[in-house]
Amino acid sequence: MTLDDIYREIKNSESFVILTHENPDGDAIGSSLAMAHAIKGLGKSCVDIYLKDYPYIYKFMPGIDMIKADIDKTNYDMAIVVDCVNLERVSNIYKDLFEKATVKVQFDHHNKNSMFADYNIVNPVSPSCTQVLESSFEYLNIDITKDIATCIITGIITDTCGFSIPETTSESFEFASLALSKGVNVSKVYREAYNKISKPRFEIQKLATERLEFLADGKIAYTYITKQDEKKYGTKTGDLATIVEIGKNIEGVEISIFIYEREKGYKISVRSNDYVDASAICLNLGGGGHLRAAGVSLLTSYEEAKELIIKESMKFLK
Ligand SMILES: [Mn+2]
Repeated sequence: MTLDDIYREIKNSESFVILTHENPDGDAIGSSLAMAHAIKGLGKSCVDIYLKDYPYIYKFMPGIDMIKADIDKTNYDMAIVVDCVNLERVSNIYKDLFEKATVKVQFDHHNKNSMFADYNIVNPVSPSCTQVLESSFEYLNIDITKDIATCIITGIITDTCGFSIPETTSESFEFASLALSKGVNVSKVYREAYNKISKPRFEIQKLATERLEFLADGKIAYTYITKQDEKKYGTKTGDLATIVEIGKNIEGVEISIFIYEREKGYKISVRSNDYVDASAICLNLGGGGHLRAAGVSLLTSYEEAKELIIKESMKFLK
């Protein structure tokens, strides 16, 4: 099987580069670090992880200092990409390292992965990439140390939104138990990687909460954030990510809408709870997505964007 081939290639390689997507989340960083720890555990010393930047909340992760921004070697025996649906997700600065590597490997859990490597370990039903790594390590009899377990559980917790998405599997919970038995402080990881938010993120969430309004008898929750707001609080990429959930979690709300300003125009996030097809709403305006989570970008004025999305959403309410 492919995993045996990868294992043989790892044994035959001396230098390794690990890459993941820009704006990395807990799963991207957890997968990168877990892989680096595993390869080092096999007696390999040249293992580099490159990332321009990562959110400071992941500072607690073992081996986080292995991550560097500046390239100090251009030819690696093996390149391993983790948590990327395609190679475009990897920053342009580092793409060459992948292209130049003798052996190209990837581990991922996204649907429609483009299978861009020589060896592709992709499991679209796995809720996190770290969970794909976990089963791969298990198959290869790679010892899952406390450090590796910390990285793996971080990816599982962040990508399953704290075990709350329906894609969470029994293996996710089983691994939480295993990590605990290996001495990982799972509840601390949960707080650090999932609950903790930066001050700017808190401020922007507070503003969005204050602005939240109910429409259609409380079936629609609506809020927005402008570029100026983001500038005022100094928010970073990703800080707006969960704002749309605020409205979605309120009793009686079927559709939650969040509009935020981009360089050009507006991005609209739509979430639904029980029966509305969020992707259909967005599709009608030129966007798309999933049944309960979708989005669309509009190059209109703010007022027009708001009017369009609300009008479209109304059509889907019972
Ligand atoms: Mn992921």
